[in-house]
Amino acid sequence: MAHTVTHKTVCQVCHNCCPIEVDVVDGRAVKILGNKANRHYDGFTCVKGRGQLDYHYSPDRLLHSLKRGPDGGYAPIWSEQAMDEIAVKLTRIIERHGPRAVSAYFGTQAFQTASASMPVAKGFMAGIGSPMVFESVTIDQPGKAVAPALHGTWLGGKYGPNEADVLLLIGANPLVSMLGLPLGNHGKWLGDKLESGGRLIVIDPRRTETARRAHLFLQPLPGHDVAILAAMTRIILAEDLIDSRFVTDNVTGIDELRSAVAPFEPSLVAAAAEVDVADLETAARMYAAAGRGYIDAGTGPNMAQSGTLLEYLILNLGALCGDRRRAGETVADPVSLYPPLPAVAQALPPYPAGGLGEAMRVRGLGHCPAGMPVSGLAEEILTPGEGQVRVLFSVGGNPIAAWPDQIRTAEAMSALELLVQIDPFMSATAHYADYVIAPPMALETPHVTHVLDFLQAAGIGPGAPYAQYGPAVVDPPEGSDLCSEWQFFYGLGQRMGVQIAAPHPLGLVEPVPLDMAHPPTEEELLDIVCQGSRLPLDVVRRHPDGVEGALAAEPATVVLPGDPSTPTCLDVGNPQMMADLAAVADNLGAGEHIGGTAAGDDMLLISRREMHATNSSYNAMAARGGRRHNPAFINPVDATRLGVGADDVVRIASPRASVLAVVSLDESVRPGVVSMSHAYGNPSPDVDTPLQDGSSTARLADVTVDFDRYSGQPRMSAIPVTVTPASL
Ligand SMILES: Nc1nc2c(c(=O)[nH]1)N[C@H]1C(S)=C(S)[C@@H](COP(=O)(O)OP(=O)(O)OC[C@H]3O[C@@H](n4cnc5c(=O)[nH]c(N)nc54)[C@H](O)[C@@H]3O)O[C@H]1N2
Ligand SMILES: Nc1nc2c(c(=O)[nH]1)N[C@H]1C(S)=C(S)[C@@H](COP(=O)(O)OP(=O)(O)OC[C@H]3O[C@@H](n4cnc5c(=O)[nH]c(N)nc54)[C@H](O)[C@@H]3O)O[C@H]1N2
Ligand code: SF4
Ligand SMILES: [Mo]
Repeated sequence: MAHTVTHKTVCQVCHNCCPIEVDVVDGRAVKILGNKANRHYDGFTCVKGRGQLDYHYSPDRLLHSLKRGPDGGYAPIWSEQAMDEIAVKLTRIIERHGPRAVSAYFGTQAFQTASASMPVAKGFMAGIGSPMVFESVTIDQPGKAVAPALHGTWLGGKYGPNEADVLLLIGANPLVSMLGLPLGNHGKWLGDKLESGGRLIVIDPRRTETARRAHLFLQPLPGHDVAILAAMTRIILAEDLIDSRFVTDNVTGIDELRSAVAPFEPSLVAAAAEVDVADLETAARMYAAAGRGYIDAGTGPNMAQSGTLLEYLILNLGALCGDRRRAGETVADPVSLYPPLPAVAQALPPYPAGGLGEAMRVRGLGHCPAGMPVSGLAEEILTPGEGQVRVLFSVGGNPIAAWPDQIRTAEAMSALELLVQIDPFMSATAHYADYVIAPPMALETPHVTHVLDFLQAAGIGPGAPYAQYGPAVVDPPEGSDLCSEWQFFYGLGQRMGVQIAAPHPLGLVEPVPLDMAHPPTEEELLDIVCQGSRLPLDVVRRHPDGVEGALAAEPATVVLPGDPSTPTCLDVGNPQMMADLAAVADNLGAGEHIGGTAAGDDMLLISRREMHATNSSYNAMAARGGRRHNPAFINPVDATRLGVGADDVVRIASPRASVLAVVSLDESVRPGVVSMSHAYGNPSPDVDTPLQDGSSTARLADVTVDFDRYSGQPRMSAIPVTVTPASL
């Protein structure tokens, strides 16, 4: 009789890294539940994690790699054969055009299942000499990496949510996205926090799941967050609510900031953003009055305006209120699987925010602190001349579905001489690929939770010391020929005589040269990722329920005193940021705001996430025969005005393009706003199948409009659109 074996491992479907228990019968995984022995998560899982078996065993899953034939159709190819052919093509292209012609893009799932593969893939790119390495970070919240360059970094760290008395969430919805509050069991954490006196302020055009728990909720028109933050800064300065001691010792540029926020008169900002001025003032006072504050802005506001300016103002507010750790305090959120980051109660002064490496040939963009600007890559591919990009390796990402400006992306994918998509499914981008490489999936791959550390280093991780190792729990399907991401790049390296040195994910340790004659094991790759880690990986491997609490806390990091002989300051008055702020003030004064009830039929399209899918993958609702599409959520007031009802089809047109979408009525969405999740739609920008595949919001964005000067990120939320009734 078949018997069930229960394996403990880590869910790799999203960055939340929930500990799970997988029941396996005769080598087949049959059920997934949360691991209750882990106190940090307390048994939490979500519908995607529990439902991933539908994907793992999907009849659509690729069990062999595919090659596109001359007729455009795809036929299976052995992965060894695919690597042979690709190595030959690549060598020829590099000989003719140089290594810059070869690019790689790492998307969301590259940070998940393929996280141990990234060092090999990046080592390969470095080995061939190409700087054209891109990550989804620059179409996410790149301002989080760029703003510290302009403001400086407090080396003692910011107070995290566990240490804070007041939490200010701007366009982040952690109860659904699992980002913005300590990664783990968000609902339970927030309940405990509020019960113990914590205060929550939420600013979002949608009354989100998180907003419903807030003490103070502001529901502005989208795209006004910079003005709102500037007004809050003005109030805090005018009412002298700052931490004068901290500011005097550690902050410069305050006079410049004071002048720059002067035009952001609260009543003017409140009128433009359509919020109550009293609420705006209360938000500023509530934040400043608390002992310790924590601010996080999510994807919405980061995509609606310059994410750099937004995040810069957030850093400024935190510094003005002294929300920075002092000497002698313990770092509550140390990294665990990376080497310990030193903590000193001192400012690291500003450093260059641009010109850091390779320059792009488009729009003056180049390597920024968040990496190479993804939103310029399609233009790089389409722009003739020396250095033109002709090859793309797309790993764990889905450019056609997710990159802003779908029409341009589709042109670029079609123009490539060689597109290799590593993907377990025939994703939208796979339809453009010359080769689709079929990799193993999450449950077949061992994993460590270092993505938590990656986020922890940015101040948005688990908020506490934590690590888990998760073994593979099933073998690849019988008869399959899978090639993991690292095997693919290692295999190319072998064939092309390229020596690969695997870099550390944060660059904290020297790259490790791989033995190019004997492939590493997956466990050895995990050891490379975790080399020198604060918690040794071997210790973590011995704790199948995860390492947490007191066990994870040692060795603790205590903030050391700064060096008084070399005083350094955080800069709250960076000239470029002040100039950018002045431009926002000019528009505010001119009353030039788009969208909303005031401007007739114009509406603003904003982004959102839904619990049952991760971007374009793991859609648990679709897998169970439910809704496959991403509705256009609008307020019933707008529906009436537009003369449409639930499930009606509408055309949503931006200045760039239009899409067909299916209406869903939603009281939680502010009137004047269309709220839709991204990364849906069929592979073609010319044909819409809104019910079967959903609608591409990426098509409505234009990479050349309102793009951030450092990261290149264009306006991807708060996009002006008109909505009109349509039919299929
Ligand atoms: N279930 C699920 N979880 C996910 C994902 C997923 O697809 N599904 N994706 C993952 C990824 S890749 C990421 S980066 C994170 C993102 O995590 P979050 O940033 O928390 O993502 P969202 O849930 O989309 O929250 C963004 C919020 O911004 C609001 N918003 C939009 N425009 C504006 C604006 O102009 N101003 C303000 N103030 N608010 C605005 C939206 O209404 C929305 O509530 O989530 C991750 N987690
Ligand atoms: N309009 C708009 N656009 C957005 C956003 C928005 O909010 N609004 N959000 C942006 C953000 S925050 C992000 S992060 C990007 C996301 O952009 P991407 O990361 O490029 O997009 P995903 O849809 O997450 O792509 C994941 C791909 O990985 C594949 N996959 C699944 N499992 C595995 C695996 O085990 N191995 C491998 N190799 N592949 C796997 C999936 O089939 C899918 O093709 O989109 C951005 N685009
Ligand atoms: S997909 Fe769900 S279960 Fe898996 S890590 Fe994310 S939140 Fe946890
Ligand atoms: Mo993201």
